[in-house]
Amino acid sequence: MNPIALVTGATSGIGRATSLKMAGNGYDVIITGRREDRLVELKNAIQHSYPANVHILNFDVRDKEAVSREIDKMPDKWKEVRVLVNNAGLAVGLSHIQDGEIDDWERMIDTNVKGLLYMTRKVAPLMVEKADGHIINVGSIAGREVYEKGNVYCATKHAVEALTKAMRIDMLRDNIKVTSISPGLVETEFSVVRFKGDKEKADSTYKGYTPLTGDDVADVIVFAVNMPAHVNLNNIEITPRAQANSFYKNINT
Ligand code: NDP
Ligand code: 8X3
Repeated sequence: MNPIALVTGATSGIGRATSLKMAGNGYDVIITGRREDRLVELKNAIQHSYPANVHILNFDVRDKEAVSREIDKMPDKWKEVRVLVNNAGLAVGLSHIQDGEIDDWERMIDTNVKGLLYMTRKVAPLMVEKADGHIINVGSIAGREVYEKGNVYCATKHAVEALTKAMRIDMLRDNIKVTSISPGLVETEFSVVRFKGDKEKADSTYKGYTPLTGDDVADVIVFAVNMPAHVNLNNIEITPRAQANSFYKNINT
């Protein structure tokens, strides 16, 4: 067995790219998500390109019993997780707070905050036991600034930033590294989900400039993981060249 990385939200975008790149960097990977057909396809794609072992876990990160059960029932050799990438997440809806859909708010809070906590609560003890491990939380520039209509999504990503700092403090004595990666605009399925399947609206998010790709963010995750043992990258913010922050974009349309 190689060292093991567990990536949540591996069926698409940043998580899929990270799973492939971690396998290319000598890791065996545990890939997770709700869409099982995509996990099977990804497992085949990884094993077609790299000599990596791949273990599939098919569950919803909002379901704490499922998270607990699926981690518990992994064969012991897969429990030696060295890297956890808490990536599964989403934005749903974009509206002023007074018009927001409460169901959308709950989906975001349950996935981005509670799901990340459920995963961490199950996997961090496996790392602490070995006094070695690295947790990468995928935050966002939405976790650093709040923009109009972003309210609850921004709040969940601010929570991810706070939890990243808290985890680093709490597991300092256990030798666990904790990093947050805060991307700006990345072209994935993110906007299709945010706009509830409205492909035209989603596509228009990425018009007039070159957005980041899942591969760009995955490269940064792999970079953070590959730092020497004594180095921890606390936070990495990454945007497209055409984006200064949540408010300033250089769009040629
Ligand atoms: P995608 O929509 O392409 O991928 C999201 C992934 O999260 C999918 O694999 C999806 O898997 C998984 N996921 C969502 N909900 C759940 C759930 N309840 N249980 C398990 N898995 C779930 O988006 P991105 O790759 O862009 O998003 C990845 C992360 O990056 C998110 O945390 C997002 O907030 C963050 N981010 C994205 C940015 C962007 O502009 N795209 C910018 C900054 C941060 P499945 O549906 O199969 O369960
Ligand atoms: C995703 C980036 O700017 O849509 O986290 O919030 S943004």
